[in-house]
Amino acid sequence: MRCRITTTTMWCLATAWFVAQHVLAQDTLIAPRVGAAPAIDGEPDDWQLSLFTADAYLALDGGNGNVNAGAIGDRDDYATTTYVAYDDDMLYVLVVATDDAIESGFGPDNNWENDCVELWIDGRDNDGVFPGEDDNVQVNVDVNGVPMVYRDAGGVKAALLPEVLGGSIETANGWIIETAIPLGIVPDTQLVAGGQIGFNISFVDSDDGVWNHLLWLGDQEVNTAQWGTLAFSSDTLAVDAAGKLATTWSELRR
Ligand SMILES: [Ca+2]
Ligand SMILES: [Ca+2]
Ligand SMILES: [Ca+2]
Ligand SMILES: [Ca+2]
Repeated sequence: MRCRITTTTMWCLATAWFVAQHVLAQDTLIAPRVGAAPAIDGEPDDWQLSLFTADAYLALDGGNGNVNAGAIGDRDDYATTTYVAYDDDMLYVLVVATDDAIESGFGPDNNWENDCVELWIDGRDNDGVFPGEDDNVQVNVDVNGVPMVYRDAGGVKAALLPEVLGGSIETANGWIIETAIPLGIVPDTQLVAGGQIGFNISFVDSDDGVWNHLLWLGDQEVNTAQWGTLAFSSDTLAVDAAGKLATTWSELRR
């Protein structure tokens, strides 16, 4: 009996550890509206991050994300926290990452070979094929702050690039990428409170010549059916004239 209890206890502990290591990420991310646009410079201090609650940011690492190329080790190797916000024109994304080896040597045409974030936008939220359907758009922004936009089959929509902004900094243990995407480049997409788009996020951790790929949802980044949802909240993050928080996020959500 003693042995059985011990075995059961061990099994429970092992199960609890496994669950803790494999807590699935949510499949919907909430984007609050911002009263003032952040500067796209990689500096996060204009984001009021303390106002984002658990459903309004995504913390992803090798434990709760999906790895479909290479491997993701511990949180020192790679871990990301992503925040998304919007205003009348722009989708804003901030990624704060720990990364033990930064790859930034590839040029714009190959920025997916650098450490980068890949954003997958389904403007009509109707799935459809990628590439091919005109509202299905991929935006890559690498650790150099360089954005690239992909939509048509095999094609880079260079004409769209000047409208997508990117910025980045290196930190003591990784990097930060910030981007602003005018959703006017995506047909039939409206940035309105209560609206939503199909959305997924994947990340490249390029380490010393090895390309590792971490997905928020699914195991095929181009499969729109595996993407989740980005929902636009009516709540606005705001600061008063003195630069102090005018209200708290929990108050905003009541
Ligand atoms: Ca900034
Ligand atoms: Ca790494
Ligand atoms: Ca679509
Ligand atoms: Ca890396």
